Amino acid sequence: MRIGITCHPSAGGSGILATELGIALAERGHTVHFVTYEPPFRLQHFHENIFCHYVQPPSYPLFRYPPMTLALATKISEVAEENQVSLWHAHYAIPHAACALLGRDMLPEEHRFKIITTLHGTDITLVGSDPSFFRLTKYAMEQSDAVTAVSDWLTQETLREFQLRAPIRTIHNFVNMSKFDDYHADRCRLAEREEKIVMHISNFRPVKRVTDVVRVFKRIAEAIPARLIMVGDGPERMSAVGVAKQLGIQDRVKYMGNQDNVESLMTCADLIIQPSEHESFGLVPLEAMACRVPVIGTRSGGVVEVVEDGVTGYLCEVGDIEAMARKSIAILSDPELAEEMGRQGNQRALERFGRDSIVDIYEALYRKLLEPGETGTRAAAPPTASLSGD
Ligand code: GMT
Repeated sequence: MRIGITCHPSAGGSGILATELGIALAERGHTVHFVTYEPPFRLQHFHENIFCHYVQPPSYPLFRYPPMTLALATKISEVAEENQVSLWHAHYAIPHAACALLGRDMLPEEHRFKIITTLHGTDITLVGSDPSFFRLTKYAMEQSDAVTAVSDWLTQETLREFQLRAPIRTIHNFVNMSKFDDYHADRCRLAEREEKIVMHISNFRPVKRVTDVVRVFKRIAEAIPARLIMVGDGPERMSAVGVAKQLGIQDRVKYMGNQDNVESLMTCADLIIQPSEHESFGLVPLEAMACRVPVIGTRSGGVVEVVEDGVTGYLCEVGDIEAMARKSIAILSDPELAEEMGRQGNQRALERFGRDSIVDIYEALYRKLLEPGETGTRAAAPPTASLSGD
């Protein structure tokens, strides 16, 4: 198949998933065209069958805001026609699904491709439900040939929020186990031998509640020798720095910024803490599980479909610092419990979220859409069909 993909190329779960999917499809012999404004951040090496096309919106004094999305739609149209792309996979509804629709409409009938839109979370919960984007997001979903969401929670939330008549299919995110399970960590560069490594990884947006991480860590550090490793960057980083200073633990915290090979850091961790306000899936908890690292998460959104409470880590209520600290200390002070949770997490990641089985599901959906006479699967399946075997 000849497949086009648009995604947010900067650090973030939707871009990571889109890139990993593109790589997996290319390895299966499909031709994949990425259209983005910069190289997707996990696409670091040359891959046979993957082509990248970059969009540069024109700057002109009249344009106060250079119209990136129009340039993106134009590029999608050009790339599709030139390379006979038959299917476009838009990751994150805004603006990518809307751009794919516009890109398709510009083409003559014989070059028009099918569109799959994958919802990742904040495109629905924050961006899409903002009044300024609501109607466009709904339209983009209704006009796509298939819409998928990365958790059952997000599927339900989208159907409820947008009152959609056509179905959405849950296809859970996946993890490339070979990348995360095989890595052997060199812990000594991050902490002293006797110190436990507590880690948080995110884009430091308000929804991630990074100051909760610092507050939880303060309580951990009072009980156990430990160091906090903060990976990623974003608007809330300075708040985390400020709270760590206020609490007098600034010398226990390291800020690593955005990192390319997150697996090499993650495998050093004894515990990952992700106290998000809401999270449609939780790719970081899944990658942590693949690395055999127990997870402290929140009972919010789709995380409950990823982390098994009491088995692969613990889930606490959003903002419950005391409970998160208590559970963290329980794991960090009991090596057998930590090891068993890591083992269970690894097994769950492999069995439920392994790359091959999830990519099979996407591939089957693509093939179905391309069957002659297929006008889109959205009228065919029940509204909440889960395709990931749950
Ligand atoms: O976490 C973010 O804010 C980034 C965002 C994205 O679109 O890049 O992540 C969302 O998509 C990920 C991949 O499907 C999910 O694992 C995250 O849970 C989801 N983030 C939120 O729902 C806040």
